[in-house]
Amino acid sequence: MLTLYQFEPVWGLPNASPFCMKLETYLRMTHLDYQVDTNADVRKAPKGKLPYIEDKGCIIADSNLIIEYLKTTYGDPLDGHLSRADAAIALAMRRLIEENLYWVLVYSRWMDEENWPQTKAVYFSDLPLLLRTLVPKIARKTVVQNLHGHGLGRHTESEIYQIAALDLQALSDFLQDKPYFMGDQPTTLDASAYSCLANILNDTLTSPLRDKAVQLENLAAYCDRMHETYYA
Ligand SMILES: N[C@@H](CCC(=O)N[C@@H](CS)C(=O)NCC(=O)O)C(=O)O
Repeated sequence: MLTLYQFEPVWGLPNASPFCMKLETYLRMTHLDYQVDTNADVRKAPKGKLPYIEDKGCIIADSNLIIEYLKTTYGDPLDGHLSRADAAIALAMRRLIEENLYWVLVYSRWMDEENWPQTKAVYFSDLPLLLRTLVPKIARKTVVQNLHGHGLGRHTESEIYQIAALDLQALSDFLQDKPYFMGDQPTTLDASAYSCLANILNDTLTSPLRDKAVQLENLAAYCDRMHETYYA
């Protein structure tokens, strides 16, 4: 059976990593059998990140490459019906979520001084007491470098949240009152959108990012529907 290596769930979310949650949601949406292993050491993951999977003796890392592998191996029940133009729009939306909006979520958890104490307490709770001061500092420094390398980290806090507000508004305007992002049927874009939005809307941490998402009522209603359908 396929094994999904991902983080232990926290904050009442299926996963605090939008990429792990996306992949698990995709597996549920496509009714593929899987088991979860939360004991993997992220430092030893094939690409130093989670999720990755093991299936039929193959190890594959990166949620998007895994989904491509699953489509090739088990078929494509979610996206096969999309026209090429719609598939292109769905891919562009996924990139907006995963390559831009996601990084604002990272910023809000790791850099926003209001939230860092909570993030630190939860993410590093398993560490022995001695390491619990040092490791979060080193990890935070890496995240700062990553955000700087991405480019987002070079902006001021208000600019960062302004950038995310435009992304969220675009998602809300695109979703409108449709059941799913691409219409009446769920697609891979929904696995991506739901996972990132549910993480943003989670009420453990507050930030202008979450405040904006809360204002866009169709996004919260959509997340409630996705939760009911795939995680009830
Ligand atoms: N492109 C990757 C991104 C995965 C990713 O960024 N995972 C984060 C958690 S959300 C991670 O494992 N970070 C650990 C680290 O960077 O050390 C995917 O789609 O799977």
